[in-house]
Amino acid sequence: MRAVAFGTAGHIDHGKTSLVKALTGVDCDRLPEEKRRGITLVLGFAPLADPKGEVELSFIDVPGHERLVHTMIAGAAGIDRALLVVAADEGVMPQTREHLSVLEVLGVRGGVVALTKSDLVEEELIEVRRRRSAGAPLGSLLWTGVASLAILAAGYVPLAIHELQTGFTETRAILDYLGGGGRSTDTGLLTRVGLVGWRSVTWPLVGLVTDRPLVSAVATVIVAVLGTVAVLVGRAADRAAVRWLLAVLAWSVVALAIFAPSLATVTPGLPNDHYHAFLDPIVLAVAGVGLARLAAGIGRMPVAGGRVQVSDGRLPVVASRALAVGLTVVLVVIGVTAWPPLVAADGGWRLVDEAAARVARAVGGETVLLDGIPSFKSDAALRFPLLRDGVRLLPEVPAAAGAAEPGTGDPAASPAAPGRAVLVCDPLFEQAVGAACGGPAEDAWLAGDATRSGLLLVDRFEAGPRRVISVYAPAAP
Ligand SMILES: Nc1nc2c(ncn2[C@@H]2O[C@H](COP(=O)(O)OP(=O)(O)OP(=O)(O)O)[C@@H](O)[C@H]2O)c(=O)[nH]1
Ligand SMILES: [Mg+2]
Repeated sequence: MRAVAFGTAGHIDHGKTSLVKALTGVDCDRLPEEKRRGITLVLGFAPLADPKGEVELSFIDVPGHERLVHTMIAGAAGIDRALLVVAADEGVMPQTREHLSVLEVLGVRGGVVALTKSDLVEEELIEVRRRRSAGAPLGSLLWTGVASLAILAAGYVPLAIHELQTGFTETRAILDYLGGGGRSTDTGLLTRVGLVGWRSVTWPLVGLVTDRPLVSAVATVIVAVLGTVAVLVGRAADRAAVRWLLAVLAWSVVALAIFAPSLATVTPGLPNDHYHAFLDPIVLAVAGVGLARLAAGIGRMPVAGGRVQVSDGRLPVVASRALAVGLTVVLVVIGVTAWPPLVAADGGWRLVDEAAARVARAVGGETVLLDGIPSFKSDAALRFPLLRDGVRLLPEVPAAAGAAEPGTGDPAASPAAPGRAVLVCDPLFEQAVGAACGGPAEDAWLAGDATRSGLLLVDRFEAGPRRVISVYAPAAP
């Protein structure tokens, strides 16, 4: 009877001992320490009886741990053939190569390569087969679609809470906008699709494209690369989900370009429409899947045409992981630098609230004329906190009547003469009267109307950058 000794070889945990056990029924990991750690530490021996009695097969099981290569060499010294074990989910790893070199040096010329753990990549294979068989793809695609929609729906929870709490303000604004036919634009549909698409992709990462066009372009390229990786590489279920998401994104961009033409126009310095903001979770989800695929190492992705392929080098894995980390860092830096400041540049609510409290103290319980560039920005910003503090204000002068000229809140024309007057002076006001805030502009305002001649300054302070508030009271009779 011929005797043939097979020696296992292969990277740690690739399933050498499990395979020998499956073939012979013998568990070569006998030591308690081997059981506890789940790895082979010493050589194992397992005979396999040939039913025909022609060949006497035996297996020598070796450890795969890199520090135990000397044990592997000792085991391989007496073998006739190699049983090279490669796990399908990991592919060729350092000890796979090392053990092969040892076998070569020892002159072992023949053997068997066993691909183990194929069940771990079966999901992809099943998916590929499903796609090839008629009928089945619909069900799998539907499930993927339902799962994708559920994930997306989670992204809209904050918006839903906002809408429920505010009586659906955003929804109503959109309906009003659509009801009014949208604001027309001269830009052609194709250009609009491009611009709306660009705005939609970069908005969650960079903010408004016109604020930082170059950074927006970088972010767009990164998202495009990640989207491509997400569509082309990786698990079939992921790829189906990403295609769904991209279809929703593309359809929404076209719909927005048609029904919300104003999105193609950005007016710097003025508030802009962001009807595309509901697409943010989709953009982030697609980029996230792309990053995940890169981080998993596209170099060892096993699926190609339904056959398992094993990458033979570590470099692609390392390189794609490095790329994933690099792109994540760039996106995080772009995103973080695009965050708006916690407090607006003009001091925000906190400052205007403090100013209102100070004005309220200065005017006492008197009725107040609040003036500035009428119905525009600065005085409007102070109007709300003053009303909130219980200060009685004379009615606002309609914008159309007073837009051309400052100081049109004429006390004489008002239903009741003001006990006090408050003037908000800002750059726009300076421009209108042609004098500087903090004295000259306010004096011009006083001199501009005879009814103000009796007013005396009782308080003046700076309420934020380039905003001076003056409080006047009538001179004592
Ligand atoms: N899912 C799956 N797990 C497997 C397969 N083969 C082995 N395993 C598991 O992989 C782990 C490692 O298996 P081992 O047989 O101990 O691997 P080894 O190559 O002998 O490991 P070392 O001797 O330490 O180098 C165990 O938890 C096994 O249950 C397989 O085909 N599929
Ligand atoms: Mg083992």
